[in-house]
Amino acid sequence: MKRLLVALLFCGIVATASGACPGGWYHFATSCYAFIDAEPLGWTEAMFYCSTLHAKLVEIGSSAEDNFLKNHAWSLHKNESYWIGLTDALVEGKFIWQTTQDDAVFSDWAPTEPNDAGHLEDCAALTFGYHYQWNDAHCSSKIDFICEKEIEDDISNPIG
Ligand SMILES: [Ca+2]
Ligand SMILES: [Ca+2]
Repeated sequence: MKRLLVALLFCGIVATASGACPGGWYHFATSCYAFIDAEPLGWTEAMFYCSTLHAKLVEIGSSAEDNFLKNHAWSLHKNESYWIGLTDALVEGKFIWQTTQDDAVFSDWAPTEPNDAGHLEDCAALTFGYHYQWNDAHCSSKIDFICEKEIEDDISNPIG
């Protein structure tokens, strides 16, 4: 039943895609964002899940984008944390965005984070317990996550 609901959700997203963001996605600047809470996943699984939606785990480049995501997380009233596309799995202590491999120029770590607790924390999350500031956590922890994709052009009304 759960799989069916997920399938129906995907159909809904595709069917309503036009101009701005697909149904269930939220618009900010040049991107669309989906807060995925149907099935908490580990960081790598979450990354692949986003790719099936032609998206990526969210990569946060500014305080404005960060604040948009935090405000939206609060508005959901779910007391959940959300994976973002930031990891130091390749080089400990060097956090990079997954798709660009760029250093996190902007960051919003909670005080005392990232702490690589137990030498086992390589994946970053907007963390409810830190008022949605960032924490590094065990990549295998199953939590909710945020997918991001570029806003879609409205092909029915081309301009130039
Ligand atoms: Ca680490
Ligand atoms: Ca940590």
